[in-house]
Amino acid sequence: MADNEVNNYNAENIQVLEGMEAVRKRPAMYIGDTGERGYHHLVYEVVDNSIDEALAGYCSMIDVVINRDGSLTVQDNGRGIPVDMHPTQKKPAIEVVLTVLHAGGKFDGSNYKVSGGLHGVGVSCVNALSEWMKVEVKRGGRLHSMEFSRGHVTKPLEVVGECGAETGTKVTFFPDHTIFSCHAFKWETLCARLRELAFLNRGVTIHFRDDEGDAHHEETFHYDGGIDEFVEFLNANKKPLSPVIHFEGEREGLTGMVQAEVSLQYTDSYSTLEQTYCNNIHTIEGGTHLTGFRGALTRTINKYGADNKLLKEKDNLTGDDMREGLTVIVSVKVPQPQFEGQTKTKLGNGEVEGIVGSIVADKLMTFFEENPAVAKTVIEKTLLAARAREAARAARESTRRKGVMDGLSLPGKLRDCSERDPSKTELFLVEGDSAGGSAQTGRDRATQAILPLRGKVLNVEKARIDRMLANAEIRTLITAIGCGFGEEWDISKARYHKIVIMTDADVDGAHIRTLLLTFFYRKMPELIEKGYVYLAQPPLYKVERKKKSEYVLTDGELTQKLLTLGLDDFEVKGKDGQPLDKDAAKALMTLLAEIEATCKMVEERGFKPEELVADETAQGSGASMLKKEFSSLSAYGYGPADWFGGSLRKLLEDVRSHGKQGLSVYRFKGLGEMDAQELYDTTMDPLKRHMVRVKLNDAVAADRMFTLLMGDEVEPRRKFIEDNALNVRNLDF
Ligand code: 28G
Repeated sequence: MADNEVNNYNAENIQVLEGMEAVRKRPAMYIGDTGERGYHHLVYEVVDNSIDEALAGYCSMIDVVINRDGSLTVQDNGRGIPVDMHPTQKKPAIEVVLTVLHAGGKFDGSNYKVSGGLHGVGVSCVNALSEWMKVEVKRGGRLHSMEFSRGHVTKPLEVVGECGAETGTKVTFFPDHTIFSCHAFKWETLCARLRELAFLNRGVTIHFRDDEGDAHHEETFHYDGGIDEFVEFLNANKKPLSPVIHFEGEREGLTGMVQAEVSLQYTDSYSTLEQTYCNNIHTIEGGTHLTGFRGALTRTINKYGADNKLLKEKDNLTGDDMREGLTVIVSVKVPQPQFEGQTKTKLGNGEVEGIVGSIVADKLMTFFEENPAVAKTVIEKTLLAARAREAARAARESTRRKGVMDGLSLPGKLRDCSERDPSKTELFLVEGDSAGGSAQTGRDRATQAILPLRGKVLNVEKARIDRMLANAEIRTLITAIGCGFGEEWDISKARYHKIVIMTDADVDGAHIRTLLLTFFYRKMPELIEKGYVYLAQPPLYKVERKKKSEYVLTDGELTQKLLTLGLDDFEVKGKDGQPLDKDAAKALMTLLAEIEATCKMVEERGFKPEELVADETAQGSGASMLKKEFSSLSAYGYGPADWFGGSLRKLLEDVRSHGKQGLSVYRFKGLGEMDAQELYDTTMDPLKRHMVRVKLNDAVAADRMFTLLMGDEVEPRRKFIEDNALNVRNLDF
């Protein structure tokens, strides 16, 4: 018996070791990838444990902090992970939770784990993928602590203090940088997810702070209105046509009780925003909850419209017509969710369709009957959408007969390539005729097609489909791309798998780029999802020296270049008078350039950098950045007085002007200033160019951004651009 137990114990231990090693060997299998997504996924896994504790009714507050050293802390006021001995594994339950894969327990009887990131792999995976992790638990009046490294215990469980009646769990971890290619948490990314979790789990307070960078970053998310407030947030800059309408209910499903919650509002927008969730996971590909909702909406509008003589048989509405201007959140909790689809974000549980459908249909009909004026407004909008669609179809029919839209007769402005295999071809959308001319001359005729765009592209945020198709520029685009449009859309007909937006690096160029991106995002989102859309990155500068020219992409790169050249036969001395070697001198100059940039930023915000550095208590607005930089500077023996006194500033200036000697720096004002060869070499040559693939990982942020930038409301747009420190020029994704 005793022997058996020992063997069992060893067997369990070996399993633990193998489990942790398995995660480290194939991290992508457990968390999706080891890039930016996977890195942030670690946070979601930990937070999801706290959310589960909140859903169980024991936790109301979650605190998330990005620490100064780049680690991250999550703290909750739940019951605290149990610390007593696990009956079979002969070690504390907390150790099991943190070292055994899936020990979080998806199902233990009646209670099921409903949250869980996309992969729902549990906090033990995060432990395995962390250089170190510290867990503190307040429970039973005592404060416990335990530490790990790469999934292995480095400090066994011990009691380190008392906590009175308080309970809760605190996890701090530092991701293993030998595994991840991403090395920092992004405020915006985490903000978006934490806000979303607070909307989806009404009443929970999530507090988020960034101590690493600018200490101004601090937000509290708490929504007593839950997904109703989510809809209000999404529609903040749209004109509502209805109040926010809420439905919820639960029905017995095949695997247990299914809960469904729906919140919707109509606005005067021409686009639709549907966000669906299952167990707090954003189901990007939709699934049965979405089909259930859509079906119920269509049926109810049709029935109400017919019963009240607002709709006639011949009106022939489609589901799309009925969803124009609609913003809706569907959130379901399903005990054993099945996720399907290419990215495993499509809910497959069949019975959920009927459950969501019946909850929505009953209550929406009641709402329409009690609010006939709203019902009438919605149906009128639906009819306008249907008429625009009909008009567009008729226009398409007639142009098809003339052979304009079927790809047989391509637009005259298009300079097509000879290659016919779309996986090998590229379409450049070029601003202006002169750049268009250079691009046309310089291009590789076999694989690169050029479409010059004249003037402004139509803002599709403000136009219905019929007006859009009446616009020559848009029609040309649709024909050149080849996928058709609307109901006839077919991605497999794409004539190019790279569509490259090539605009000037000025305000007009940024505007055209935003208009094109709005068009693609709203009307051809699949192009973006498939990764077919790119932004060209023409150089900002041409640097010439001794008849040799070089192109420089960014301001930062230019600074680096000047400093490297400047340090050529130039001696930099440390504070002690000893000359620094080349690498140290370069590092010092780079640091000085950073200090200069930070000081400038701080001054622009109305602060005095010198005072901030002197003030121990100064927070935010670059103060922490400056402190960090000056602490790095102290490694060279220099202090703030050397910078603010001017001697280091002079050194930086000297090195830079030495670098500029015999050098000419030219800033390009537009693509048109480059000749054909230059444009090809710097921006179009597949072997040398830099291009950015347009990604949209956050549909919520994208919708808000396009609504704001392209919509009617002037004041929120001004504020958005200001808040995000955007001058439209460096508006990027
Ligand atoms: C702060 C960062 C992440 C957590 C709890 C609370 C319990 C728990 C966590 O149990 C699974 C279930 C019971 C053995 C449950 C406490 C029941 C009673 C808990 C977290 C296995 C673990 N008392 N809070 N896990 N148990 N917060 N936050 O991780 O049977 S994890």
